[in-house]
Amino acid sequence: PVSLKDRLAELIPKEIENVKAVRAEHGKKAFGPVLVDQLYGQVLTSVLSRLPALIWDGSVLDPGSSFTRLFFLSAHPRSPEEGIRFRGKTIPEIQAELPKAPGGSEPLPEGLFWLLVTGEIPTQEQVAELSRDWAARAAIPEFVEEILDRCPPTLHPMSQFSLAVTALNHNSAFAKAYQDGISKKDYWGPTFEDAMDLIAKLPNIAGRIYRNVFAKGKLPSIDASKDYSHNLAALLGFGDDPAFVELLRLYITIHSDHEGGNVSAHTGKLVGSALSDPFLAYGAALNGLAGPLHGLANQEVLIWLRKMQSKLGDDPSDEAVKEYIWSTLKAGQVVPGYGHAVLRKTDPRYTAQREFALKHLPDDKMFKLVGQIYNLVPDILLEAGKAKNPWPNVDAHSGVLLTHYGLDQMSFYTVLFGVSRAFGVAAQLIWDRALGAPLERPKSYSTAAIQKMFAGK
Ligand code: AMX
Repeated sequence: PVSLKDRLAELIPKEIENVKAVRAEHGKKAFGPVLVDQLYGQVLTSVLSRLPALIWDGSVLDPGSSFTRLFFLSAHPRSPEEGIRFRGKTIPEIQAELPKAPGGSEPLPEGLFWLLVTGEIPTQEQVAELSRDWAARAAIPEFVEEILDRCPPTLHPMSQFSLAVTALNHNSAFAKAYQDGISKKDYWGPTFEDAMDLIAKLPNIAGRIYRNVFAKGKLPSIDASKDYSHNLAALLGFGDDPAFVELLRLYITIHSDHEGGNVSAHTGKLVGSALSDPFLAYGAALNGLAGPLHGLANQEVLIWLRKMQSKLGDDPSDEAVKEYIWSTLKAGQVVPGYGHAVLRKTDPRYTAQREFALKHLPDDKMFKLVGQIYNLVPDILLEAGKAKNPWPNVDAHSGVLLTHYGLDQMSFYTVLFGVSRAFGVAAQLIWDRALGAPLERPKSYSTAAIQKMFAGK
C-alpha cells in the first residue's frame, strides 16, 4: 500500500503476534524488579502501583488489601485499611479538625491546602488570610478571557480549561525568574507564587467556561470577604444556596489529592520535573484528568445513570438493575465509578459523599439508585472475575450531589474535579522544587532488545 495508515494496518496484527510470541517465550523471566510479561501487560497498574517510585508527603493511600498490607504496614505501622490520608489524617479526621466557615460544618479547602503544604492544621485566621490572598489574586488576564470567549460551546469544558490554564504561563513568576538566572536553591519561591496564582484563578476560569458553554449570563465579580468555595459557587450561579456552597467545600477538599502517582498528579509532577512552570505542568495534568478512566469518570457515571433511569424508570427492581449492569459489561464497557488501580475497598471519598447525601438529600431518587447500584455492582464485578477492586471510587457519587442542586451539566463535572486537584498538584510542585526533585526519565526498551537480551536464557 502507498498510504501510511494502510501499511500500519498490515503491520499491527503481525506485531501483536510477535509480542505474543515474545511473552510466551520470555514472559516469566525476571527483568530487574519486574517480569518481562509485566512490561507489556500489567506493569503500569498492578506493578507500578506497588513499585516504590515517587516521594510525596501530602497524601498516602492505604490500599486496604491483604496482598499489599505486609509491605504497607512496615512503612505505615498505624495504618488500618481506610484509603486516603492527608498528611496522616483520614477524611473524618480532617472534617473534624480543619477550620469551617461561619455557620458551616464542612472543612474549608483553604485549610486542606495549608495542611498539604505544611503538614499542620491551620488556625481560623491563617485560613481566612488564604481566602483573602486567593481572592486578591483571582483575576485572569484579558487575553485568557478572550481565548475562552472564542471557544465554541461544543469544545469540551476540560479542553477549554486546559487551554486557559496553559495560557496563564504568560505571567509565570517561575518562568521569568528562570530566564533571569535564578539559583536552584531559590526555585521554590516563584513556584509558590505561581501555585497560589494558579489556585486563585481557577474559579474565574471555571465560572467563565460554565457561563459560556451553558449560556448562563455574565460572571459576577469575586467577593474578597468570602471563602474560595463560596466565590466559586457564586461564579457558577449557586452562591445563594448555602447547602451547595457546603457541598463545594467538601468536594474540593476530598478531590484535592490522592497520592503522587495518579494520572493527573503524576503528570503534573512529571512535566514539572522538566522545570516547566506550574501553569504548564497543571495544564498537562488536566489533560490526563480529562480521560474517562480517570477524572472524566464522574461525567461517565452520570451519563450511565441517566441512561439507566430512562430505560428502567425511577424505581427499578434489583433484577432490572443487575441486567443493566451485565449488559454494560457484555458490551465490552467498564462500569464507571467502580474499580481502582490502588484501592481495594470502598473509597472513603465515596463514603464521605454518601454521608453528605444522607444528611442533605436522603430522598433524592438518583441518590437512592446510586445506593441500590452499590449493593449490586461489587458482586457482579466479582462474578465477572476481572476487576481487582469491585468497590466504588469517588466518581460513583459526586455527580448525583451536583445534579441534586441543579448543576446537571455533566460535561462540566470534571472541571470541578480539576479545580480541586490543583490543590494537591500545586502543593507537590512547591515541594518538588524546594527539595530539588530530579528530572523524571524512565527507561523504555524495544521488543527487539528484549528478544536479544533473553535469547537462549
Ligand atoms: N468495570 C468493568 N471492568 C473493569 C472495571 C469496571 N469498573 N474495573 C476494572 N475492570 C477490568 C479492567 O478493564 C481490566 O480488564 P482487561 O483485563 O480486559 O484489560 C481488568 O478488570 C483488570 O483491571 P484492574 O487491574 O482491576 O484495574 P486497573 O488498575 O487496570 O484500572 C480503573 C483501574 C479505575 C481504570 C478501572 O477500575 C476502571 O476502568 N474503572 C472504571 C472507570 C473509573 O471509574 N475510573 C475512575 C477511577 C478514579 C479516578 O481516577 N477518578
